[in-house]
Amino acid sequence: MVEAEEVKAKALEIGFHRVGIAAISAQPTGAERATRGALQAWLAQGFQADMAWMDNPKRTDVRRLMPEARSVICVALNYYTPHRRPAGEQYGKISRYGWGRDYHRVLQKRLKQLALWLQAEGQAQGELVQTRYYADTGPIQDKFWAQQAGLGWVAKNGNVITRDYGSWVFLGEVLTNLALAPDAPHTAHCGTCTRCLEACPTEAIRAPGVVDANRCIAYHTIENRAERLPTAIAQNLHGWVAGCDICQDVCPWNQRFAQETDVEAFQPYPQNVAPRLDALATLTEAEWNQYIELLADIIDVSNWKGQYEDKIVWPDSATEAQQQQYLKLQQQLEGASPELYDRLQPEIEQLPQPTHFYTLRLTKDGQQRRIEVWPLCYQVCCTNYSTDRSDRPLEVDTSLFDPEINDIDWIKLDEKAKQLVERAFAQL
Ligand code: B12
Ligand code: SF4
Ligand code: SF4
Repeated sequence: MVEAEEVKAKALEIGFHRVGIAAISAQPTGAERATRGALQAWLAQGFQADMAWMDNPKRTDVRRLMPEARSVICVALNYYTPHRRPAGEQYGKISRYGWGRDYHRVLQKRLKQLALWLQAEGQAQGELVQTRYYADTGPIQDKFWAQQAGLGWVAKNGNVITRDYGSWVFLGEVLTNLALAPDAPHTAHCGTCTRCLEACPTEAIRAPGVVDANRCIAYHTIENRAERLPTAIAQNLHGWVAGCDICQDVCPWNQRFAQETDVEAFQPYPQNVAPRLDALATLTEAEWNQYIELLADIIDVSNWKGQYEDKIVWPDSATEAQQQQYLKLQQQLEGASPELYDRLQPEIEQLPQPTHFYTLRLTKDGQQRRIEVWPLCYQVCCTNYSTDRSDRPLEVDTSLFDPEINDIDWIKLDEKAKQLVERAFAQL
């Protein structure tokens, strides 16, 4: 019989920084019922914003995900590096979790390794071991199970804090039919501290541990696909362009216990720590052409249907009137004569300039792929996700990726990307 200690030793050998086990009893425990109630109350208040996929019955009962499951093996992967964001308005802020390689991939690869090892180990011992693994890729409450498995506690800032690494950890889990010896749930250690609640610029932490996505900068810069941000958010972005780390940066646990990660893939791409607007101009035509070639390789252009979206984010200083004026002038520019263009362009340049986030949604045979173009960090992130995100773990369809290209999942690009990408898709 595969023992809990062997599983934990293997998880650490694979490179996870923390591992713990929670038991799945025949009926939901009191803790599960309480967390289900908390999730339902969160949904009832509309705190999920546009993330309709959060309202999935499977999320409240792990038994619906895998009826045979008897244990949840929870893991944490430390992603902290000691880099500092430079001060200055010329830099956009990207949260730490997005500095290095896409964490879903890094986590998923290791979880798969653990799951395959479990199956092989079971086979060697004459046991049929079933597994399902998740790296923020399915309807399972990562934080709740991490606390049950003793990795850390769900803290007032809405993240799980570990004693050894603070909250700079990604969470993942392997469900298995093995009944492994469970760990004790972690106790909470926020005490009387309320720093994160006070530091949040948009008052998104409505009560300890309860984050309203409608007010959260992280939601608006990662998930929200609406054309315009609510004014209350746009005026309080504080330079964040992808995620937000304020409520983690102020946490004393993070300030005292963060440790540099040994995961090479999480070392930041330099332009992610300090993305500069003016660097856009320094990339060469050849680099763009190379980008487009890569894009064409990644996507089977002949079969995918593309839909292009553009989200505008205004700087804090832009008044409503200036925003309206900018949009009006931009509209007049379309199809303008050279004379009119020369007249309007300087006027536009005097106004506060917004940032554009471009998203391409691609569909083929019910599959979807989203390509995000972040002009501020001049990168493209290709995300492959199943149409029914809630139903099964995210599968990266490797048949669509050349193994070498798969390795370059972040690709430099410049302002011309918009036109180049549009041109590529016009050929669809
Ligand atoms: C939806 C989601 C979001 C939403 C909502 C955030 C939230 N806190 O729920 C948005 C888009 C805003 C978001 C942002 C971020 N996210 Co997110 N997100 C998720 C996701 C997919 C689901 C979380 C969820 O179920 N929320 C719904 C609410 C109801 O659940 P809950 O917060 O667990 O609710 C608990 C508390 O209310 C608690 N509770 C009840 N009563 C009380 C009382 C007290 C005193 C306390 C303290 C708690 C408490 O019990 C509830 C049930 O467990 C998870 C992945 C997953 N599958 O779990 C990642 C996840 C939580 N996100 C993650 C990350 C990294 C982030 C960001 C840090 C990214 C960034 N830098 O910008 C921010 C942090 C924002 C924040 N302050 O929470 C990581 C967190 C890792 C960690 N160490 O905990 C996760 C676990 C992904 C992963 N697998 O690594 N995220
Ligand atoms: S991530 Fe930022 S906006 Fe969201 S709760 Fe934390 S501090 Fe507030
Ligand atoms: S800042 Fe204080 S209250 Fe907030 S998560 Fe950290 S310890 Fe808990």
